[in-house]
Amino acid sequence: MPLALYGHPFSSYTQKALIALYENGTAFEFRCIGPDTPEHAGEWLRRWPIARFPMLLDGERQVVETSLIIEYLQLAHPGPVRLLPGDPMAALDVRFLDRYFDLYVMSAMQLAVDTALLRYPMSVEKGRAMAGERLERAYVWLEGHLAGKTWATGEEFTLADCAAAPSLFYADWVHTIGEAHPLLRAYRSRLLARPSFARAVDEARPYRSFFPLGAPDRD
Ligand SMILES: N[C@@H](CCC(=O)N[C@@H](CS)C(=O)NCC(=O)O)C(=O)O
Repeated sequence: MPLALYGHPFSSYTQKALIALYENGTAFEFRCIGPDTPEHAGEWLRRWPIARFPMLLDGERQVVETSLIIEYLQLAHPGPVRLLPGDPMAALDVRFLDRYFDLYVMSAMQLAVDTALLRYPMSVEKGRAMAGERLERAYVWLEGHLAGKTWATGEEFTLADCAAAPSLFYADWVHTIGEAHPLLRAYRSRLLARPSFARAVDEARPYRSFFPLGAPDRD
């Protein structure tokens, strides 16, 4: 049975896993969680009642949490692009940046989105303002960190960049990466030009109306 990924093209975490699959040309079946395919949602919820996606299915083995999905792919289905370095100290740097993008960029961006979806007892404006403060703090650190680097941890594209691409993509829609952060803006552009992420962005294009704060007319 081929690998199967349950998720949605517009979902930032689904994109994080898709980037890893596309980087290595790994064969898999995409099982979209949406109204047209209720059987996919049913199978996903039966296996993972925590109700977060994506979920990778490899035969009977399921893997959740995108960072672990990407590590699993490297262990069980390695390809030409190594997304976790072999050197354990270098791998630690990559895992740190992966955590940084998930916890301080993706989660901050998500706060604004979830508030707009009325998931928190807070006004949309307040949620967006709080998200903006957190994102600005995250941008400042990244601007210093990225000096002299092509990718998140240096010259190799890694797990950290898989996390960075969708989180910075949507974060910029919530709180623009301003001109005070030229290195971060350039890094976001490099991510957008990377074929694996460009493909994920294109596949998500039909769903832009889903963005609850209103998608800007740009990538
Ligand atoms: N830490 C999880 C986060 C997954 C996650 O939050 N996924 C979002 C989609 S981008 C989700 O399932 N949202 C469902 C919901 O909020 O109800 C991971 O890395 O996989």
